[in-house]
Amino acid sequence: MKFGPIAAACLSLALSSVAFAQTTMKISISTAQNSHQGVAIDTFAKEVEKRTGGRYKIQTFYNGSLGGERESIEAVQLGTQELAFSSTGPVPNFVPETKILDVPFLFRDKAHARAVLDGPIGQDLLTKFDAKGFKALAWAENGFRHMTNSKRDVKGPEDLKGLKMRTMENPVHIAAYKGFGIITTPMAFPEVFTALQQGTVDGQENPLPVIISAKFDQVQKHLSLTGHVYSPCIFLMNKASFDKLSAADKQAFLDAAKEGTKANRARVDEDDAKGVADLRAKGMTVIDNVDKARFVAALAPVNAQFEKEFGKANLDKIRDYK
Ligand code: EAX
Repeated sequence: MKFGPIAAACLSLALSSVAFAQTTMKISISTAQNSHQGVAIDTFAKEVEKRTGGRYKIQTFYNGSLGGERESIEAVQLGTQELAFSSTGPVPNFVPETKILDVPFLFRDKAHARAVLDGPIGQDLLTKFDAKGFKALAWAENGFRHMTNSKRDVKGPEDLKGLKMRTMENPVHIAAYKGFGIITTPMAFPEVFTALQQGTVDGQENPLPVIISAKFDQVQKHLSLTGHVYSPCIFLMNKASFDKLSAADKQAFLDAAKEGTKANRARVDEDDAKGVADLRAKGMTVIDNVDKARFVAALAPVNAQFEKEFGKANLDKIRDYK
């Protein structure tokens, strides 16, 4: 039997739509598209599509439009959202083992943090998500966190006493900042700009890429480069959605996340390199020579508490990682 041209065209259309059956998944961040996190998920989306021949399409959502980080992680755990990219802020509420990463002054610099996350310690932590309904695809980066506020220049830890600051919903952060004498107000990120603008809180702390992309310079006068906490990010996927993928597609998602991390870290480096000049030009006063040793010393009692909670040997394993 011979097909006429129209029937043949219909048949090939039907075949091609089978061949290109497309599954759409969602991924979200709480920061803007033009940010280190936006670069992470945009790269991930592009790489997944490329590596699966377009069979998987990743829809990207920015600015907490699907909810804050805790809500998006909950959605991934429930499976109402397949993917999320988040800082580790709310993550310990789901996987307590990750709490150790947010201990203040744990990492010397970004190279140290990246080596730990990409090495056996970080890779072992990724496996802890499996039992909680997640597949953790890769670590990425938010950056070293710095303090901003609307009241005064913070040069030493004594200047933090009595400042009302928004913190992440993270028990390690809250304990540490209380140790500085800060009045802590845990709050989801999408609410922070308005809280700063209305004076509900005096300040907040975040890496330069977040301060810049969230335009906190519009509502904060003083920035101190305290670098008190290294803040990782993570690519999370619903475990059942990941398990449904073929072996080759699983690898494609893992590799896409790695590419996302590469682009994300490069953007953090770029923002860190030009961020201070940029924020000064926008009117912020930047204290770039804080006496770190005094900030570390002020946290001695809290650190003793952390050593008890996490084990000094575990903390040293991270501190001494080469
Ligand atoms: O992930 O909540 C926070 O301060 C985070 O650092 C921010 O949402 C970027």
